[in-house]
Amino acid sequence: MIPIDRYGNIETAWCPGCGNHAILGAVKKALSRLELAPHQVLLCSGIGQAAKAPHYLRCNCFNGLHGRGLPPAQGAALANPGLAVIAESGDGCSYGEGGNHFLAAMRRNVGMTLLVHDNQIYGLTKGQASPTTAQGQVTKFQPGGAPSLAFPPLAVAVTLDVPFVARGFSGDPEHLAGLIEQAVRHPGFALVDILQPCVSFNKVNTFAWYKSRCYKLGPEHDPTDRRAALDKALEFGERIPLGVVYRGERAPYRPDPRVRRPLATSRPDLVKLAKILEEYA
Ligand SMILES: Cc1ncc(C[n+]2csc(CCOP(=O)(O)OP(=O)(O)O)c2C)c(N)n1
Ligand code: SF4
Repeated sequence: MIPIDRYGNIETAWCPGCGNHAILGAVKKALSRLELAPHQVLLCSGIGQAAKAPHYLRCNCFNGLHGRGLPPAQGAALANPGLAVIAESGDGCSYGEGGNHFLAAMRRNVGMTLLVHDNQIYGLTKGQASPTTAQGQVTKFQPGGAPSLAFPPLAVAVTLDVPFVARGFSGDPEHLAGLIEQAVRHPGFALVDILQPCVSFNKVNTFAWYKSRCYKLGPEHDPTDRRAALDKALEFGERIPLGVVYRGERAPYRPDPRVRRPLATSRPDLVKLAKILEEYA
């Protein structure tokens, strides 16, 4: 097992008590158990509190615009199949600003993992409703209640036949680490939606709120049964299931067969490259 210290022990700017701390710990634990050294991992993110996660983990990292973690992640996964590619961001970043990238990535099914820190609020910008905020929930910026229907990420993923769909909770980091491990091992696109209290700006979906509702899926749930998975994916309210909701068989996207070998192992033609660069001199 790779020692956890190899992923660094970097001071964070997150609030004390924020669910992000436990998620970071669970990611490190999963990578360590997967025997992935820091140079074998790429973390991609957009903007937000959750999107700072790659800053706090010693590995390769891409931090781009809000909602834009998935395109470089998919590109890197295709260019270098030897890399474990993880996109990690908030519910706003992944389902709002990056919503269309989320849909496109699920349809395409490149082998990579998406971890969504789902605190049902915009944390970094201090508490506006996010796509997963419940309709009617009062926030600092929506005193009359959030006007739109909450986005159901797991149900959309099951509907689009995403081959690995799971939900974790930052309040159970050991269980979460197991889900992340399975997601990274899975050959296709894997989504883990992670419930995460934002102690500063979401006063409704608190740790106690999640704790009293979350329960673990047991052996009675068959994750290969897509209809049953959709039912579980839609369950969000008085009871919220945690675990692997759906495990499908859809084959991952394969690059164009004319691409003979991954870009990461190709040597550039330096003469051609010099000629191209001359054009810009
Ligand atoms: C295109 C774009 N729209 C809006 C913003 C402003 N903005 C920055 S972070 C953020 C919210 C982040 O929320 P979320 O992704 O849920 O992550 P959290 O901070 O809650 O972890 C917003 C709206 C931006 N940077 N770029
Ligand atoms: S504002 Fe919320 S999401 Fe951001 S660090 Fe603080 S508790 Fe966490």
